[in-house]
Amino acid sequence: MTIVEAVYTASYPKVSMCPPNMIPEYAFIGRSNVGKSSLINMLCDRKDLARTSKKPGKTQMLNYFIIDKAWNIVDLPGYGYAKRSKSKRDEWRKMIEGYLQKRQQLMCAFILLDSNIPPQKIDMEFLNWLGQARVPFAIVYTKTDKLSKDKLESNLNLIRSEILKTWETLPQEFITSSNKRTGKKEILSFIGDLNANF
Ligand SMILES: Nc1nc2c(ncn2[C@@H]2O[C@H](COP(=O)(O)OP(=O)(O)O)[C@@H](O)[C@H]2O)c(=O)[nH]1
Ligand SMILES: [Mg+2]
Repeated sequence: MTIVEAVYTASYPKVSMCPPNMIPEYAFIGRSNVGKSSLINMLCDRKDLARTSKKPGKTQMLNYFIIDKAWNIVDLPGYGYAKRSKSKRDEWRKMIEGYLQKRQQLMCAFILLDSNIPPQKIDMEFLNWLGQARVPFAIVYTKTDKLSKDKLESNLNLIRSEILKTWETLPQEFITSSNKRTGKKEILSFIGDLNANF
């Protein structure tokens, strides 16, 4: 599958306000600065569809992009943003958990993990919450161009073994680099298959 047209629709503060049309939807989420905007831009072949923000975590909205008039990408606000106040974090949690639990059209939530850093507690907790809530998800390892092949593989194995402490099997994973434009074909073909089964 390729994307021809990607258009920003609007941003919504809560799931009850999101577009009611029943078309397949894919959410992208991760810690701030993980490379989410860059990944969405790569998938859509656009330079600044999802603004690669210099101020991570600034926006707390569910950001919708309609793809080829047929399916939605939702750019979710990142977590782990240190400067966020407790009340902002609670608001974030309510919005994100509400969205992930209630959105029927959600086919898969792509969880972005930085391939360069050791497993992070906040990511593992989020994966465990997704499991409990039975949200379908896949992992996207980002920025894989920054490490040598060996270093990359050993770090991915560290993360995988951390995941396997609570999961019986590893989730679907994608190895990506927005700089080198790798992983695009795999993610789009995965989405294409799910769209066909919607
Ligand atoms: N080397 C490398 N850097 C990346 C990649 N993707 C994003 N970055 C950099 O990581 C930083 C955060 O990226 P951004 O897409 O804005 O992350 P977001 O906060 O998750 O939306 C920026 O400086 C990007 O240039 C990648 O694939 N490789
Ligand atoms: Mg961003």
